[in-house]
Amino acid sequence: MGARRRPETVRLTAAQALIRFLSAQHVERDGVEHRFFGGCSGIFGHGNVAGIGEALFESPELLTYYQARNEQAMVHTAAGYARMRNRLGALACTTSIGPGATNMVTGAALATVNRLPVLLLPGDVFASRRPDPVLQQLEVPWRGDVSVNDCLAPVSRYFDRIWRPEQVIPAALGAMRVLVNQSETGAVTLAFPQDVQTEAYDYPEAFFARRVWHVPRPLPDDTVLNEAAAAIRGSRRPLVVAGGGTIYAEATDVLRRFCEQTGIPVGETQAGKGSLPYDHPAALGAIGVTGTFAANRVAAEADLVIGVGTRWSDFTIASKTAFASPEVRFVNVNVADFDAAKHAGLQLVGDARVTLERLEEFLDGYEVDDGYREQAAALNAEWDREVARLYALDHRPLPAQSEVIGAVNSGSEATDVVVCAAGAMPGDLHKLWRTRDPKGYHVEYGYSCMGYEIAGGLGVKMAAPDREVYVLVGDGSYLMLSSEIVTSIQEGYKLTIVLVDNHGFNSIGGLSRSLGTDGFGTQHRYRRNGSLGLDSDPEPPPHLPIDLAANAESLGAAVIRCGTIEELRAGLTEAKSHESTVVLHVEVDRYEGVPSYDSWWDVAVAEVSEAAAVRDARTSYEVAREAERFHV
Ligand SMILES: Cc1ncc(C[n+]2csc(CCOP(=O)(O)OP(=O)(O)O)c2C)c(N)n1
Ligand SMILES: [Mg+2]
Repeated sequence: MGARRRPETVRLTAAQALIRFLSAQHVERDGVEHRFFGGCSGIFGHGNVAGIGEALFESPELLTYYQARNEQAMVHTAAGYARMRNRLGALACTTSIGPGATNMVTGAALATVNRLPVLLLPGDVFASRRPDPVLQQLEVPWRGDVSVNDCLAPVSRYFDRIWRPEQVIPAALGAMRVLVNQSETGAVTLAFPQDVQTEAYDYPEAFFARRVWHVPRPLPDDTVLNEAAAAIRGSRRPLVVAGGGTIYAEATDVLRRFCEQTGIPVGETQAGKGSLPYDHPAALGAIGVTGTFAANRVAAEADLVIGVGTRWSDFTIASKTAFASPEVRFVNVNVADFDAAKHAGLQLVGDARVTLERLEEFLDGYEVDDGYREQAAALNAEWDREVARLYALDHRPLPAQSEVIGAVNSGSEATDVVVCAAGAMPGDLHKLWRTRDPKGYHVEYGYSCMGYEIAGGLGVKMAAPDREVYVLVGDGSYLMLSSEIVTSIQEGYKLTIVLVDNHGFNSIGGLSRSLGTDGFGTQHRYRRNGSLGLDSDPEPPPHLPIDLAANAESLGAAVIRCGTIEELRAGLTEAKSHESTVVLHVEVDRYEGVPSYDSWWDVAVAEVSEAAAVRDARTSYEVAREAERFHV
């Protein structure tokens, strides 16, 4: 008997092994290979400084380390990066134990809700339990194997805890499987006890070999494609609703051809905006609660809805009131069967690009009637006149937010990117932004997380350094999380941040007024006589002395204070000549909002109240709710 050959091994700490493995991962789609990890962001503490920190320090050529300022922000940056890379790239995020780790929970939820790959590596308490309770350890009297990192499990698509150094191998492979899987992807968490990070093991060399993960383009089978084609042929008013999956699958050219060939018009979700250029005759623009009258009118009469890569959020479907025709049916093209099955749809489980291509073949010779095609083109033109009107309101003394959007849109190039997430701005952008490039619109509205804007914008810029990135951020979101301005300056990733100041939470203020609670708790005002001020106060308390422009300046950004839209236009031109992050501060009139168009959103109103305005709102609510339905 010959001697058994032992595999080549290399002795590394568990942290060194993980970093080495991550640096060797690649993805390939359509024959094009990309390195998967663009780096590792982190904030060090005792839970990772000597483990993962040492590994990154020792071998900086493996993964570039980015020094974040806040762990939540760091995960937002990773999500922005992954979205801009169409989910074919990701960042790893390392934290200490305890607060550093739990700060990532919000970012993880955002990534998972938006189906974006991020790899989270929170440090964890000692596996040995010797020093328990270590600084920041949560002790649970009835269970010894709990740590705060368990909070990350429900918001992750894959969770593991690396109890032993050799366990890096299955944990890392399991993490990659989920990260690159287009239907499963989201936050992936590998909790990493601080002692295990530093322990050595003889890892097989093969584990570190260059590895290429193929990203397939799955197709539904012909039976169901046939059925879908028959449903489309049998419909009179079909409508495509394009979601984020259209863009991630790089299906926008095929969608365009599909619409031109069939004449089927397209409404866009927040994540799907940019699927068609705004001036395409089949483009009805935004659909749903924050939709255009063009899309919402067509939706109301649609008899067949073809969802492409959409998760059908309440905003898209106007809380199940958008599609009012009693006979409306759904065909859902989605890489995830979970989403394809929604609204009792016919499930075309597959990649958006190849599925639309195949569907085109099945629909050979089919076209909607001319009248329907012409109606869409007329609505497109009519809507654009509404956009032009709102861009040029010339509201005084303070401009309207719609004018700010107009100034940024006309002052930017087609391939530049606008980034936003929460407040009144996302809805206004959804309606009004003239998108000219599939990657030009980046509004995070799956989680609509205040604080995503600047941090997410940094991720966008890291993924696409050749594009200018315009971050539109409200004063509320800015106050919540603006720390990554510092990181953008450190790394030379320039952001052009338009800080839209209306002294408070305008969006929620408007919602509050409409529901009878008078803007309660939504303005930045002093407390006077026990009150923080209501919208109807004839003499409200003074505004708080917040100077966000000075704040941005103190973080190292170049700041341009813009008193008027003309100054904003000039400022945007000036900002182009800056090498580093610029903040343009502009105040807007909080009461000059963009209307909503033929839509409704279900926000529950108190059933009993002392306030007459609330009782009125409840009465209207009960009437409106009548239209809300299940699609079965
Ligand atoms: C983290 C987080 N907390 C709370 C909310 C609820 N919320 C949505 S918009 C908003 C106010 C945002 O204020 P600002 O950024 O100034 O934008 P504006 O509403 O004034 O347009 C709030 C509190 C949220 N979306 N995210
Ligand atoms: Mg505000």
